[in-house]
Formats: sequence, C-alpha cells, structure tokens
Amino acid sequence: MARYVIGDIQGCYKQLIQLIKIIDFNPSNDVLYLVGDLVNRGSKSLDVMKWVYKHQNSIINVLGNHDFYLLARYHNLVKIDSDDTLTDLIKDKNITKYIDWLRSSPLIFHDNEYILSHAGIYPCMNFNELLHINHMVCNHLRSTEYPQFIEQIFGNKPNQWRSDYDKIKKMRFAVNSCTRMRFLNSNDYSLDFKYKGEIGNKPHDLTPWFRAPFDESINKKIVFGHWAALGYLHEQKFLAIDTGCVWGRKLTAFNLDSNEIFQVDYSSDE
Ligand SMILES: [Mn+2]
Repeated sequence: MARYVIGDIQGCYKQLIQLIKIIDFNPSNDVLYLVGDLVNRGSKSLDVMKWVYKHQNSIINVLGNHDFYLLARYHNLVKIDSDDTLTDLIKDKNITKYIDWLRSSPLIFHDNEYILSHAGIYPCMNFNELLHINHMVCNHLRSTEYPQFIEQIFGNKPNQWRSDYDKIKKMRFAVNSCTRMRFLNSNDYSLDFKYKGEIGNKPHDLTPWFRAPFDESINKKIVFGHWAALGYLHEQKFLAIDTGCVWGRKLTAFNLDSNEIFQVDYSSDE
C-alpha cells in the first residue's frame, strides 16, 4: 500500500492518466490524495470528474477554489468567468452525482503525518480551531441548503483572522485561506488576493503564507497546491505540488511513503 498525492489537475485528463500509469496506481491497495482544483481552465474537466468519481473509494480530495466555483456556477450563483471550461461537465447527465461527491470533500484532511489543504494552512491561527471550522463547513456543504451556504461564503472579506468573529465570518475566512491563499500582508498577516506570482518578484510588503510564524502545535507536513508560480517545493514542513500542468508545464505526483516524485509534461491538449 502506498499514499500518493497529485497536484492541481484542472481538467488535464490525458496527463492524469499518464501519471496514474507511471505510478502504477492500484485502486484496491493504494490511496490517492488530491489537493483540489480537479476541474476548470483545462479542456477535459468532465473526463477528470468521471475518473475521480469512479475511483472515489481510493481517493481523498480537498476542495479548491475552482471546485467551489463549480458548485456556485452549477447553481447560477456566480458570473461565468471568461476562461471557464465547465460547460460540458455541467451539461452532463451525471452532473448531480459529481456535484454531490464534490461537496462531500472537506477543506482540510489530515492523517498521522500530513495535512492536506488546497492553498495551505493559515499560520496565525490555532489549528484545532481551524479543524473545528472545517467540520462546520463540511456540515453545511453536505446539507440540502448548501447553495445558500455557498452564496454566503463567497467574497474577499474578512481577509484577517479574529477569534471573536461569528460563525459565518469564521467559515468565510477558513474557505478563503484554505482555497485561495498565497501571500499575506507582512504588517498584519491579512490575506492578499492580488499578487499570484513568483516569490522572487513579490512586492516587498508581502510574505508567503508558509514563511509567517506558525502555530507551533502543527507537527505534520502541510501538502498543498494552488500556486503554479511557486511550483514544486519540498521542505521539512511543506510540500507544494502545483506544477502548472494546465499552463503548459507539468503534472506532479508524489509518493508520501517513499518520497519519490513523478512528473509528466503537459505536451498537448489532446
Ligand atoms: Mn487553486
């Protein structure tokens, strides 16, 4: 048995299947962790969802910003992005099954050694409290009133954490930090949603979230995606695995038990 993690797939079905063959993934024995953003931007979101749905018993997924966008778009709660590629998926006869499976995914998953979150873990916050908020978000997403919940949690505010917020504000902050975070404003560690680029070119007043002082109770490695410009990064406490496949670069898998890395090139869309 092995645990693998694959970064942001974003509708890159051909590359997903190539990678699955390379790692020799065995669904009856191995577990595949996915860091979210399964769909959108790439051209084969429907094929990716079909594959993931079929192998759901061997998969653990956490929600990414594009997955939330899909849930909102399905219920006509957001304006359609100009580079949206979700129409085939939304028109598919099985879309309800896919949506129901997707909304059963958490924001955060953790096992004995690893914490999985699409964008990362907000550093200046008690991790147990974040897990508690994750649990509340999961309950809302699994309820029949989940479209109203999605409408409520969309938005950039609050971008700063306070432990005396009401539940909705806490959940908004958790959803935003777990699915959209890259940089924090260095003065108050509030979330910055504007700069998406490389650390080397960052504005001087921004800090990558994983370089801010951390909740010391966290003693597991944080595995995340979402940040194509950061690319692959592996340190004692962090593993970043979005290597920008949908932007013409690579799709990456990592064996969490042997520390082996596997990559396929984007090469083409067909
Ligand atoms: Mn993302």
